[in-house]
Amino acid sequence: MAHPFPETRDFAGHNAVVRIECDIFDLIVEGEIPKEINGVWYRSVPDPQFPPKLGDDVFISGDGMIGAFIFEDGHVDFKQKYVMTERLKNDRAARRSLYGAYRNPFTDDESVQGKPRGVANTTPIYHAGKLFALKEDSPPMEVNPLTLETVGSYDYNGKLKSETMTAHTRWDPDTDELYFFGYEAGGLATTDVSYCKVDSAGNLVSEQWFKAPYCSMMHDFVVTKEHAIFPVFPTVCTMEGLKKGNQHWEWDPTKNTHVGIMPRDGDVSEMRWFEGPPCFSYHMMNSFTEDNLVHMDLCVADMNMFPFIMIDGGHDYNPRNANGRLARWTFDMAGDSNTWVETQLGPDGDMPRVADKDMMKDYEIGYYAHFNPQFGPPILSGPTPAGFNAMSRINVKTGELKTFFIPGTTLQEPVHIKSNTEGHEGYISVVCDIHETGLTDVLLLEAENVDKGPIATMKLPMRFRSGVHGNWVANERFK
Ligand code: V55
Ligand code: FE
Repeated sequence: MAHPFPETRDFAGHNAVVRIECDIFDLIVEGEIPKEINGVWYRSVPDPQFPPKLGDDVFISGDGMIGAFIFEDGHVDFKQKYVMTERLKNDRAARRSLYGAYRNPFTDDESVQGKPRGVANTTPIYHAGKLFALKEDSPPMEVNPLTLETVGSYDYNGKLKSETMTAHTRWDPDTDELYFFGYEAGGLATTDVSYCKVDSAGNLVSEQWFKAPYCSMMHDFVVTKEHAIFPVFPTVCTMEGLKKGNQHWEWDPTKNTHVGIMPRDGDVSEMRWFEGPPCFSYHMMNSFTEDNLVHMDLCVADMNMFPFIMIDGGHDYNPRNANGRLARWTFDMAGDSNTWVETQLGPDGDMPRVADKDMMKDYEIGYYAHFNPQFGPPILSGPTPAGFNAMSRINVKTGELKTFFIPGTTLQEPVHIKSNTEGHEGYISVVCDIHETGLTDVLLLEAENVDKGPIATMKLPMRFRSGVHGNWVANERFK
């Protein structure tokens, strides 16, 4: 039998494991789902199969589940399955967790030494006819987009040399090319970074490697129509730390933030490095090139917002000192300065999204989630002590903010769904955890009027664990 999980932060309350694979035909919906919404919203959730080998573990280490909301003519079906990674297969065969600390193979059972340990729990992406479940420490896992059955680990027909692929790829909707990178591309604690491009037919057409200034948690990057931008923030991994049995990351504010910028279809030897004070960003909202200027919009703070990364680095975890903000960093590619200019765009938040049509271009509208204590006390949900309790649409040109929240709930990452109606901003869908009942509603809102509340609510008969990222795939994209 599987024994109970510990009552620690990452497994208590709303973070308790769910472990349910399911298939629900025709969800119960209050209100009306517009019939023009046809496609699939895929989302990834960490949900560990077995209690942690070492007695405790971090939220982001859980086995990946992939969920799909299938929208068809006003109806929505839902299904969810585990990604059958080699790690999950090995654990199931042993009926216990064989793998130890977060991204530290030195803490694993003898029987799985040297074996893949990816959990495929971060982002589902669909490109060139294939669905992948991504985790930044591993190659992609291919999943059947209709059945969610796992196909297996994927390496672009033997071409991908990088040992890792970010969970934050950048898709150019105009060319249907996929850009991505992988850090620790050459192995554990290395400074090797790969930079890859896949054409619209799914061929890996370019893979170049460069060195980062130090081994950093490079969680996200951005691509504009002309540049690729690689931020390096001082959350570090060292081989000594791993050998001591530590979790992969430590906050190290003795190091600066570095940002490498190169022409997106150029050579890595053209990389130009900029440098500024230590800070951390998990996610960038968007980026674009305007003549000689490169603008990168990011959710940034003066510390890493994951408690274990601060504490393992020997620092207090005090989000009051975080100075979180949505900021624009502007780099002058024609000037001599080796740093950037920051402008604040909006309040603290994360999980930023823009409409596909706006990606990589000058744009007005973004959407993101916040924790705002004015809307209620912190409720545990996900890897930080306070789950998001509000969501906003921001006009980054004017600063106008339209905010939505429901007291007593937490909101997961919003997804943008386009409309086919000219001049219509599309829709936002978001998973809403209702803490009093322990159930889940999935809300559909008009993107332009998120503050007006949902136009339809899908009622789930179960609790969802906090998801990480998701993506909308309109039906016409399926090949
Ligand atoms: C994040 C999530 C991860 C991870 C590293 O949200 C960073 C940030 C779900 O896994 O491995
Ligand atoms: Fe992320």
